[in-house]
Amino acid sequence: MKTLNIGLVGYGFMGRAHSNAFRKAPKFFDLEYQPVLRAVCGRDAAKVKAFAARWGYETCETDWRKLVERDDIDLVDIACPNDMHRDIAIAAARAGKMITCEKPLAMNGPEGLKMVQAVEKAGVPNMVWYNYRRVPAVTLAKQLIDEGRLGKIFHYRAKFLQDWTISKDLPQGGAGLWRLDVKVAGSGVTGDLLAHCIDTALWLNGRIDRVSAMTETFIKQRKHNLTGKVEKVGIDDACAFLARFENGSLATFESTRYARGHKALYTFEINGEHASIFWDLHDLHRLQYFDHRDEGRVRGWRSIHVTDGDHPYMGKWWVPGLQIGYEHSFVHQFADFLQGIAAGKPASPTFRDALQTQYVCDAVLKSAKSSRWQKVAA
Ligand code: SOE
Repeated sequence: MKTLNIGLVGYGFMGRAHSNAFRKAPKFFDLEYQPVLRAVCGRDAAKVKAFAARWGYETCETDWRKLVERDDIDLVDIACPNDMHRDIAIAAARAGKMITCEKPLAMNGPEGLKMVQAVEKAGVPNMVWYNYRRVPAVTLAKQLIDEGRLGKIFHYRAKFLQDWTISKDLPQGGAGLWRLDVKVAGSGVTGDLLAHCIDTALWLNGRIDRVSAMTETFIKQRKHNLTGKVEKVGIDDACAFLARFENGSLATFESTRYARGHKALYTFEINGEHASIFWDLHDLHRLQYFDHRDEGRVRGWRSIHVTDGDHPYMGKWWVPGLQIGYEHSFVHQFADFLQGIAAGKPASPTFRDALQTQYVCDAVLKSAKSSRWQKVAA
């Protein structure tokens, strides 16, 4: 087995999700590469040391530049806030490292393009962690669509609803709350949550041609944790948009952090000429499927329990009927990445694939400002 030395930047929620994937992938998948947790990097020396001890990283850094320059690192994994993705990715590409980057790829399209150019110029394997593609039920949806079972697609409907920022007393900025600070996050629900919906949609249903959007910031000012001052809120708290896909289908997308009672309700429904599909993150191991070609007397929505050995990825886990969860989507994505580098084939979404999501986000935010339909850049 070849070793793959990993240098992780960031030790928050995603640092944990990725580290778990690095550890589990070789235990459950047959891989030519053995990931080695060589170094973790974070700004707070005590916290990074504690993270390294818990997850088994051999060494620590507090400056990502040092990590990127190290000869004993093959892969730089970016799991830190969005405003740092570009500089780390470009430096890592120049240093000839493979790169995996947490979503969204960048703060905006122009930044994302620079990152794409850097990895393509360096010729290094790269991937963005849009993990929901690798939930087995979502991968099954992709297979059914690609087999043509739905026929011509008419409608795509996606939502990502949360409720964790409703309190006006919640501050913005700093650890855990950087998603509320526009200078660090780039945008609010558009880049954080709708980006997931858009990535899945582009993968399942092809390119989005144009969008018409509205956004709202319900709480206009919040205390900033780093400055201690009350500052203007620059993120979108909620966003809804209409879209036209290149294949002629119509779409609605909605996301908010103000849907009381919903924690991470990501759902999508696709309606085709022959069949429809519905998926719900709160019930992630099920795929709802309706096929009009079934015999009329027994026709109805089927709730497919995606846990059988012939379902995507499931043959590698337990016995049929036993379900897996959120963290496994990261394990699958990393296993695919390692299989990709062994076979010389990129694992999706690459930086270039993820740039298209960034362009849709840019068009959405532009449309919300202009109150006009916007074409999505190609
Ligand atoms: C935000 O709460 C968040 O953690 C996103 O940043 C993730 O990408 C999403 O998968 C769950 O929600």
